[in-house]
Amino acid sequence: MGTAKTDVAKRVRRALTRMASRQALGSEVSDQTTPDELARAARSYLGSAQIVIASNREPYMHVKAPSGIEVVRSPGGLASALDSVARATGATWIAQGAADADRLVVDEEGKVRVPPGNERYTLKRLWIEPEARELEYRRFCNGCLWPLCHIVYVRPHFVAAQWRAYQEVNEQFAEAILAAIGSKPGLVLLQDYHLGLCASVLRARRPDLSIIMFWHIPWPNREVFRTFPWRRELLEGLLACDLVGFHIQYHANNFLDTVAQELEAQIDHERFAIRRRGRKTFVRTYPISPDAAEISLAASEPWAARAADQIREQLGLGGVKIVLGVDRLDYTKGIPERMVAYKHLLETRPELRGQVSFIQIGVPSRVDLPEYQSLAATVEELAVRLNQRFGTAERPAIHLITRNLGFRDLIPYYVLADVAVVSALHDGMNLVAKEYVAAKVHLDGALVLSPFTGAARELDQAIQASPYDTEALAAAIGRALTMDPAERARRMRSMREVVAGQNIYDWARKILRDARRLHLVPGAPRPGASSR
Ligand code: ADQ
Repeated sequence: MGTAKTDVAKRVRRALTRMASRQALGSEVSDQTTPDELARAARSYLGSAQIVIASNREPYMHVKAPSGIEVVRSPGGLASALDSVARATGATWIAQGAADADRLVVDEEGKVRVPPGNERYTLKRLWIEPEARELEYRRFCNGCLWPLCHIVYVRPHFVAAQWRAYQEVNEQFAEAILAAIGSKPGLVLLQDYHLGLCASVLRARRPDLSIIMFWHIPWPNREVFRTFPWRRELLEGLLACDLVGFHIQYHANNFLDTVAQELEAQIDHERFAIRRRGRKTFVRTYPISPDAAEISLAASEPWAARAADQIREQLGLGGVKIVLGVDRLDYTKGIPERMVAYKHLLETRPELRGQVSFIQIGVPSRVDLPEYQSLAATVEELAVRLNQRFGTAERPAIHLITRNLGFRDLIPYYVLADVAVVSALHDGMNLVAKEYVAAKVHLDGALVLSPFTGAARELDQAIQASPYDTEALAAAIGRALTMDPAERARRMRSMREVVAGQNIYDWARKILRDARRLHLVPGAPRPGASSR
């Protein structure tokens, strides 16, 4: 009885917070999906089908703490959206166990019920050998597939041993998925490029399964894809899915082009589907978005303004204008390019010196790979040089913050920034651009955005500039800094209308809705089955 009351209280509190979040989005608000609505939709779309979600990263990690074992929720909206789907459908979620107490809480099959205290679904952890396979697998994902798909002049490493490790780990995932489904009909939701081969194994063993893959990063053009030694196997892996999702149409088009080039397949451009060996794979776009209402709510609360003031004081920023960059330290994000553009701006517009400060938050990433070590060193060096040339002891020209910040720590930086620069050389979507827009509740910020991000398709009121063109990027930052407030507000309002219309829960809901419409949910007639 006590628990039921607590649950009701929790639900009421959540509903009130959602209402406040929607209000914080102001006039731009539209009908965003809530976690509860997603859960209801998942239940109604998926019925009693056996759902399995698979991702490289787990939704909950168990970590050792002085007080015992603590549960940490994976950061990011994607984990929460899929968590809603998993809770609502009682799915099994299969992921790599990576945290230091992960093994201590699972049963002999690697399973643990989550979320703790309110167990709704099973998390099945896979143990991938740390020394050999995990290293090789990670290297293949991060040192080969990542640069292959992001066309940024970083050469992918094609190493056969790493490819074999990738195959093995995908097989391991597939075995775990098959075991979780047993002999029931099932729907499998695969996440991202770590699991590109999983569907081939699943399909060979269980032709009746429904399999959906979302590919979170760009898909390269066919010239680049041709260089990849195992291109046919990877394509076969994706074509073993019933539905493959990308962020934008351009990546979906590239995918169709590469299939046309590499395989004998019938491409249906009208319905955006590929038919091969009697099976059909649909290709669709689902642009991802953060939870704009939640970010807007946080940014409009008094603590966020207070925290922004504190940052201003701690960093000795006085009344200067703030330019902000927030990224994982990844060579695809165009961080050195934006720093060089900022340097060019200060060189060519001396009146801005001492009037502006740059804050770059760059969380270290993939530090075992030489390309990432070299990027981190370049960024450090550029920051030192910028400060030597344009900074003073009291007021550096750039502040480099290289630690991970939680959601609540990041918001005040968005609140503080007059300009955010997202200068990715190539990016599936780039959530930072949308997060900044969501946080600008007072319309007092301008976004400089690379046209090579997925977000640029939607945020057309950003000031777009190529990160490859230093002068153009410098001019764009200068323009953003000095833009007439009325124009700045007009552009920001328009971009807020775009992000207000979407969130991560909508994203998941659209994929599930298509699964139902395309008859992919087990029990419904399978498309293309008649021509097998
Ligand atoms: P990422 O390459 O990680 O994601 P992005 O979409 O920008 O890129 O997401 C980064 C997330 O990490 C954002 O939510 C951001 O707030 C957070 N973040 C970044 N730097 C941080 C820092 N220093 N401290 C704290 N938080 C930080 C991949 C693809 C993208 C695609 C997403 C989702 O590369 O193109 O948009 O998946 O599909």
